[in-house]
Amino acid sequence: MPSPVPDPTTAPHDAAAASAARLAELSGASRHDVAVVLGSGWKPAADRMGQVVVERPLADLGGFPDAAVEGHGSTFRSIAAGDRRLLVFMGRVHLYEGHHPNVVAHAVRTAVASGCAVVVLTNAAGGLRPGMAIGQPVLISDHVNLTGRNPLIGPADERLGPRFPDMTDAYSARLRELARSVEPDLEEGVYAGLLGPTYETPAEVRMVGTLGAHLVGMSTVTETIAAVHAGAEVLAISLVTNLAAGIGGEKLDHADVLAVAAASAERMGALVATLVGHL
Ligand code: 8IG
Repeated sequence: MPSPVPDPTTAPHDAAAASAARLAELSGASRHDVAVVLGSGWKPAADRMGQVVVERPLADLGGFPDAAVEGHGSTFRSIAAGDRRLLVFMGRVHLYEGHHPNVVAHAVRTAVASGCAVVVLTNAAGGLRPGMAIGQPVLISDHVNLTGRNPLIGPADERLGPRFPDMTDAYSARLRELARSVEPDLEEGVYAGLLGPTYETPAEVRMVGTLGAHLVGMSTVTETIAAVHAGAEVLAISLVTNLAAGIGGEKLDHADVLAVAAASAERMGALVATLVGHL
């Protein structure tokens, strides 16, 4: 048995280092170069990125919530793409499941501890800018963290990153430019990250619109903060699976959201696989 992984809640740096060591052992790769987190509707991307060297339960890396408790076990893949190794998370941990932000951030911290300098985050989101269409991918240009949580709370640990990190270019302008050089029609927008798991009321959607957001969701901001803090560049893309409450006039139903995500999956898979090939 491998040595136990410390609890990311209280020892986030040591937990990420220990999970990175397990990854190296399980994958046979001393380092990984690019990390990808696949949200709802994005999973087919993983089949197009290269040769899958290993796929294992996320739990094998340690520090992640117990799959038996979660009811669904996510996996990670180590993928060989040319001369690069990709670390692909086939799912993510959410704050609304009740986890500490350090647990939500554990995947990207493990990725950075493994050598990843670029973190690609994908999600499904509600769109609220007029003209946004269901099924449209949108590059995230910035965020408003309305979760009320932050993965940097707790004692300062310079091994993880600075106490007060700059977030001016959190969603790398360089990587957004690169994405548009591959896919010129990609729009970009500001993502408001909320705790969930309720969708917003129409009044809350008006609020986040007033605050400058174009997309709403329940993920990504925690991971972006942790990745930027750790020194990685972030590229993030939302798939608009619904118009935010009060925008489209329809009630929000998770089954509809999943159906849109499934219908767009092949296209999003091709998009993110192509983008990763150019990073
Ligand atoms: I998919 O409309 C998806 N996730 N908060 N609001 C929030 N999260 C979402 C939404 C939405 N759609």
